[in-house]
Amino acid sequence: MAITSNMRINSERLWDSLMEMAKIGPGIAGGNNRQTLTDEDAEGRRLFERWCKEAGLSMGIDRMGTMFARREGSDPDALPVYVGSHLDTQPTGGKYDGVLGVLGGLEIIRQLNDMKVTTRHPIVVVNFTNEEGTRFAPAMVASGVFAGMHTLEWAYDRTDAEGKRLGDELQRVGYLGEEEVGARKMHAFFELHIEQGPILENEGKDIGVVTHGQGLKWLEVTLIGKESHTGSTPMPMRVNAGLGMARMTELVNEIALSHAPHAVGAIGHCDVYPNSRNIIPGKTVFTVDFRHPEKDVITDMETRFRAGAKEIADGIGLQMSIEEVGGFDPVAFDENCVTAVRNAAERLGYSHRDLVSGAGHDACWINRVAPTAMVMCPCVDGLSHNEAEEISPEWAAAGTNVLFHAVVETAGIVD
Ligand code: HGY
Ligand code: MN
Ligand code: MN
Repeated sequence: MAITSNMRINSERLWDSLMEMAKIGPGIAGGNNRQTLTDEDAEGRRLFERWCKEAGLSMGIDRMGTMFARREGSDPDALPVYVGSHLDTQPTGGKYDGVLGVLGGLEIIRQLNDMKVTTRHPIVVVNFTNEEGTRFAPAMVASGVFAGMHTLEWAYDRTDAEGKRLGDELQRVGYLGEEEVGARKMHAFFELHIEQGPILENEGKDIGVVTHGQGLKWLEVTLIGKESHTGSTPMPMRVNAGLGMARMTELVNEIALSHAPHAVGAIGHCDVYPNSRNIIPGKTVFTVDFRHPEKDVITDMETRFRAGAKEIADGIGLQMSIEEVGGFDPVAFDENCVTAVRNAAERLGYSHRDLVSGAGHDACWINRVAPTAMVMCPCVDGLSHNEAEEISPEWAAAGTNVLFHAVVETAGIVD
């Protein structure tokens, strides 16, 4: 039996599930704050687990807490087709970043159950732990361990702003599974995600066929100056770590603009110590985020930043240390999987265009160990990592229908 263009998911059921999940870990402005391994994340995981059980799936959890919900195929020895993303959010996150990919995967299962269709390969829906990297740096840490990029012990030792360890928090919320991380072998992996940028909406396209993902580099900078009174310390005597951070913020911006139009750079995280109105900052800690589709450009941006930052620090008399706290090379997704996505969009009659992902995703790491591709749908004003993140039910349905066709075509329909 071949998949036909009238095979579609149940878009109302998908939207209801998205809205139900959005009630867990509500933000303060309509979005979500369901940071990884918090009680809110655990509550969202339990809801996902309950839905998977209702859909007849068997749940496996690995030692990084990643959740794998399996629907059997006709050939138990065939490697499964995996589909999923992440349920954790930014502190001021939206309702769809990551969540659409996990619940879109679950909707595929629900629709196959309704149609009483059996696939040859099993299908597994995945929720990766800590994709966002905001509570525990770096981003995509569980998929990174799965792909062999980090050791389990290194990941367990990541600490949050309160000094809590990732490994201890996994234990505390009850999601320290027993499966060896990365032991599962995949026939293919597909991830549906909102674009988190303006291209698809501006061009009136329903679907992004993601051919590549841009690379990323996170540098954590620590500047040590001298705390002193903001009123009585003469300007020439100051060693202001806050001034150093401000000048380096400008440097990051200049370097990124020098590689226009594709390079991006910003400082999104910064801590100022002691953070008192009338004390000159004696210490600042902040993270530089550089990204570009070409590895050489990322290397150039990092090199120029390190040189320029040293000049700034020396000029003010600051001690400086720089630690790489995250990064991955630009990614070219698997051509066969990308073709399955493009064919699905065409079969379903959706407008589409090839796209390079601006954001990082679990798929970027999984692509190193299995044939992988991504499907993207537009988001309003290209806005994400903001509680006002919004998509339309039609966009959610279009992305999930394309995911449905790509996954089922790859898994093969038996009857
Ligand atoms: O940082 C990223 O690109 C992703 O949202 N974690
Ligand atoms: Mn995401
Ligand atoms: Mn995100």
